[in-house]
Amino acid sequence: MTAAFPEGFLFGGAFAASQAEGGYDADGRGLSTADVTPAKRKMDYADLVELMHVSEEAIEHAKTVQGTAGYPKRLGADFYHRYEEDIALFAEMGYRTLRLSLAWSRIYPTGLEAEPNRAGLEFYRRVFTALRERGIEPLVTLSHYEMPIALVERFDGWAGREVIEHFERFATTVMTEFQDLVTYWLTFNEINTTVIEPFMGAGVIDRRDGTTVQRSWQALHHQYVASARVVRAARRIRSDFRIGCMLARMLHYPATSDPGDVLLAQTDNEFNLGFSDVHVRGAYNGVMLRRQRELGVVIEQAATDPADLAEGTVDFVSFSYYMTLVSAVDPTKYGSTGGNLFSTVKNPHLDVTEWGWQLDPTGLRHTIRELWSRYQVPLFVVENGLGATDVLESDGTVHDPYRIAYTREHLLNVREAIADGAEVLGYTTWGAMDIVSASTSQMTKRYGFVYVDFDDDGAGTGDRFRKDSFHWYREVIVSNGAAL
Ligand code: BGP
Repeated sequence: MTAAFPEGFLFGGAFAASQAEGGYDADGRGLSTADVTPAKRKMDYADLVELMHVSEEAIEHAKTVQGTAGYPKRLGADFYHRYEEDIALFAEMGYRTLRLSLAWSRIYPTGLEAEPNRAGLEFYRRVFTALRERGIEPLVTLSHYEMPIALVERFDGWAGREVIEHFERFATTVMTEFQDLVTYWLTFNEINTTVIEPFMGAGVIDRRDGTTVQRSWQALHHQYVASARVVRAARRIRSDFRIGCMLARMLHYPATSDPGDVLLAQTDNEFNLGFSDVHVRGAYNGVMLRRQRELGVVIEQAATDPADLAEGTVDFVSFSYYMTLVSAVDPTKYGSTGGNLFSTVKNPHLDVTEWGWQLDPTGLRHTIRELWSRYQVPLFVVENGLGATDVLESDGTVHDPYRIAYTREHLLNVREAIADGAEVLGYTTWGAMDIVSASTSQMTKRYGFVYVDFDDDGAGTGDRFRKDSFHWYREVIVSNGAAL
């Protein structure tokens, strides 16, 4: 019998408010970390750390700039003004779920207010209602690469323990407000990004003064405590809420069968899985604690933190999967290539995207089986997609056979992993439509099944166009995966 997706499998798409919404100053929204992130351009990933760096001076300058020019995430794909059209397109594809995030500063402009911004709440109520009316299940990420800039300036971002209570107030407000419309919640997007790109992940500015590693790991700990407390708050609001964590899974292969390479790959995998361990098992694993010691990191904890972490574990594990990496004791023996927020040793068996990301659909089956074996809780693939420079033809079509091939190969591996026994709740492609890239702030690094007519400078009509992948994905969903 051929493998099949379970009935009701949650096929859909995903995006982040910080990359899609725009409306950065509409209806009382406050300035966020995404709004002060300047435009970058496609680059060799060796430059990435430098090009993603947001200095205090850059933030001060950004605060003086009105409008979106130079700050692509202030415009995004203008979902804020076009959400009805977009949701109609998602419904036309047959989406069963849409993963989206909330802009914290749209609800609490500085993060400090005692009362929420009603206009912000009303916007999301309109969005969730429009989704529900079309039978689309919202999957809502509470924190996806943004936070009010005021909390960065006041508390050093998540490095300040005070942010925990402000985040709890935000999360409790929205989970209470939307308990009639939203069942599925995620706490922090790709929680491991906080120690890779601390400003994007946690509002921790790299001051280039030797303190960033300590501050980013402390920020991560505060996010874990906040996540655990929010999970428990969620259960008090609605006992049937389903709340998950979200990991950027980075599957590492050994460069050779040399035991040193194999051990290093195991260490790299244990370290990466350590970030979801805290959410699922309620404690840091030994490899992560050892890495903290090696980095000279000393986490300041409250006496209640270990119990908070142990009691605030999640119902399901969601993750992003784009590529795989290679672990080599001596990386100089091999070439390197780009990856999501870093570069890695080149795998000679894998092709790469235009941005150097190694293409590995088989690794997704491996990842799902491994996560299922480790945690035995339901899984959700909430990001998987191909960034490419798509071309809008004069007749309004976009031919993206490469995206169809990418998505098909990865979905076939999800289906096989399910046949291997894993429970997978759904699959949301990154992105539902073209949006601004998180790392490079490019619109022209296109992921969507819907083309959005903006360029890297925000010029264009913003009109939407159905790509070939739009029509293909619709057939996949309508057939519950049989049409793959
Ligand atoms: C993940 C993020 C997403 C998205 C994706 C693609 O790390 O969770 O927000 O951005 O990567 O990466 P990029 O947008 O940098 O091409």
